[in-house]
Amino acid sequence: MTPSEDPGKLVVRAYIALGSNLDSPAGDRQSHLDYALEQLAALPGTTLDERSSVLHTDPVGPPGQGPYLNAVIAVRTALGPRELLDAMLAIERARGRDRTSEGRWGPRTLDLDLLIHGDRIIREPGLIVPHPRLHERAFVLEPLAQIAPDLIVPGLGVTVLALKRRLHDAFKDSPNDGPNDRPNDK
Ligand code: A4P
Ligand code: MG
Repeated sequence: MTPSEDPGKLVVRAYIALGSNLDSPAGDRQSHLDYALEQLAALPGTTLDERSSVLHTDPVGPPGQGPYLNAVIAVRTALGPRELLDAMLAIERARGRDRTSEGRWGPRTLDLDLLIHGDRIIREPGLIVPHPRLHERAFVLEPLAQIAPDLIVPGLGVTVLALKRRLHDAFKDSPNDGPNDRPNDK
């Protein structure tokens, strides 16, 4: 029986961030995002609900890496958070992601972050939900606000739109110190 056929399984809305700033033999950045979207929508007990546009963003992290494509999707899923994360990590690996050769926030073919899973608040080894840096990343808040501006982030108690405005306000008076991950016009 698949999770979608199991009447005992709770179906929740989950939000997943997609990012890529590295081409690979498997394809270019856009093809990595397309692949992830297709694979996520095909997971058992899971359907794609909404997707943001794909944003071009400047990289946050060590210098010398290329710009990112970022997007956020909403799915309805009967998978639990750990099952969903494991599936996401497998999709990253299938696209050539190799954490053993990566520096922190270094370039990557495909990064999938579980932003929110229903109303769950989880702090376990290898799994933190909502994602711990969600509120400080314009490359996440911008696309998330496109599809869920009024969503109240579990544990934070404020809407996505409020978080986005807060982040913007925190930096608007100091443009030289601002986050360099603002969506650009490329
Ligand atoms: N892990 C724990 N909780 C989660 C979760 N909720 N979602 C664990 C996903 N993974 C989670 O992940 C390391 C481990 O975190 C995983 O093995 C998983 O078990 P990672 O993907 O190697 O870490 P990361 O992506 O380098 O860092 P993290 O913490 O996801 O931070 P960010 O903020 O996503 O940084 N610049 C632009 N413009 N766009 C980007 O998308 N992304 C990053 C990554 C840096 N700069 C960027 C972008
Ligand atoms: Mg990540």
